Amino acid sequence: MADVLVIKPMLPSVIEALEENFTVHKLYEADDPSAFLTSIGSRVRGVATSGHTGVPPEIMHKLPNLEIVSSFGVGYDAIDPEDCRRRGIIVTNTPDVLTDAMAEITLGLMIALCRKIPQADAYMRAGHWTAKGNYPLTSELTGKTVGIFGLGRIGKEVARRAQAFKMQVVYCGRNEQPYEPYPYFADVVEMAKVSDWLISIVPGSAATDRIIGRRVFDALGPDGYFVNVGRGSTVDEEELVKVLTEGRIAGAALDVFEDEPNAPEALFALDNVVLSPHQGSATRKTRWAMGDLVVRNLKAHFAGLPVITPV
Ligand code: A2R
Repeated sequence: MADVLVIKPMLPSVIEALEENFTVHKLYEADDPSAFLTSIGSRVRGVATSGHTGVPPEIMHKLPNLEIVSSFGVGYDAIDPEDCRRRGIIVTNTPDVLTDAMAEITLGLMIALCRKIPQADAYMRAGHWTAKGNYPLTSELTGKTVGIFGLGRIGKEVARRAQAFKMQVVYCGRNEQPYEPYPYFADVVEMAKVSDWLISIVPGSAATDRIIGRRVFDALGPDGYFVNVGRGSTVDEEELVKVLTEGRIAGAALDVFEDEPNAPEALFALDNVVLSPHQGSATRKTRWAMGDLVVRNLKAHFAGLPVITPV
């Protein structure tokens, strides 16, 4: 059985399946991780990790015989695939299996934000409905234009669901996708100008770092809503807090933050914000499927087969 290193705790279903198929080394259980790596590092041929944790350099350089990094999640911000390629290490992630759950939470956040579902719930629980009367009127999605920044696997499923809600879809990305039916914008600021809603679902990378900032929010305007289900790093959070506080955009729904699990505290006091603790893919079904794919990629590789979902 091949030796596989697990860097941080993973779902019990993943650990069980790994233990059935490999000799598993749990770095997170070691009292002295450095000494542990020195003793077993040269035997390790596979790593199971997450896109957030990756394989930090101090661990990587103790794994001279590493062949594959199997990462949990579609984003792999903490892994440099080019560097791995140069070292002859295969990297895999878990795309597709989380696409529906991600699209579901995106539409859920949009409805929660414009219909003020969390606030109305709190209003009723506080007894205000009987004491003060009806909750103030809200806005709706129907007929609005949604600009999708990153029309990838998840973006396309968001587009499909937005159309079911009778919204117009436009999109922005590095490349026009001529077989997609939606109008294309090469520039996110230009797209924001025509959008009532801007959804960010691009990966975190040097190219997308804080790409959504003042110019985008100004283009979105005081009636525009912003939703981030991609990566916190894509947004200038300081500017976001500012435009929300000053009412320069109508509201924001955020599932991702730059410094998770921390979020700018100023957001907690704002009424025009819906917050979600990075739970886009966090359903039992989807997380199980993601974990299963982590294991299946390792099994395929060590059986001499092509991996299922290479990065
Ligand atoms: O640019 P394109 O045509 O390759 O479109 C990709 C777009 N994208 C970007 N758009 C603008 N500027 C960039 N620098 C840039 N980099 C990438 O994001 C593509 O349409 C989309 C990503 O789609 P997929 O690779 O299919 O990823 P998926 O499964 O939709 O997940 C997106 C992200 C993950 O990377 C995590 O950060 C998060 O959702 O969970």
